[in-house]
Amino acid sequence: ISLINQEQGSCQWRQLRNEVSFNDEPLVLVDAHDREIGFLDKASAHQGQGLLHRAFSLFVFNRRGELLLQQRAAGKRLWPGFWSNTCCSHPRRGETLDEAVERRLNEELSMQCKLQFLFKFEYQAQFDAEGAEHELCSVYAGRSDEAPSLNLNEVSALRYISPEALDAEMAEHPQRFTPWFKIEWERLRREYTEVFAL
Ligand code: DMA
Ligand code: MN
Repeated sequence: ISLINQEQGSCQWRQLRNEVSFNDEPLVLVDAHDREIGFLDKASAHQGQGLLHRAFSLFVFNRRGELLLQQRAAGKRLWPGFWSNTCCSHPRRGETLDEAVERRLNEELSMQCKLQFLFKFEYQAQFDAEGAEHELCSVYAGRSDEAPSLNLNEVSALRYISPEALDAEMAEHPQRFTPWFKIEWERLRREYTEVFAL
């Protein structure tokens, strides 16, 4: 692990490089009711139009009510360089969602945060001719003032943004953001107002 300190305005993010993504990770294929129907390596599960698999999406806010956004690393197969919610990934075969959520937040951002399950939804989004997301995605939210680090293999930048500023930027520049994040954000804003109460 190499550690570098970088100045970003007044914020200092600790950076590291850890290999934590693998094409042969065994993901969990599910039906629309979240019943497990099999297992498939990550690369194949995202091939073509994608096969429905279990996933999660995390929203971590600080005490000021700002959301921690991540910009996906340039080397990601799907949506590289796009801005997205705090952290996303998949449980692997034999792993619960809770275990996967805790693992991934630590692998990508070196954070620990108590998270609350909000909702689960299915979506399909095509990235290019060869790859897509097709997920049954569980969405969680939490609050932490712990300083994140960036795992540069996964995340190329981080920033905090207020909900109002994000609403405006998403409306003006929708192409900057991942498709699942836009769906989830809209639902959070509409149905989960308690998440935004300080
Ligand atoms: C996959 O995220 C999960 C969602 C909700 C899109 P990802 O592409 O960041 O997964 P990983 O970090 O495991 O490659
Ligand atoms: Mn996926």
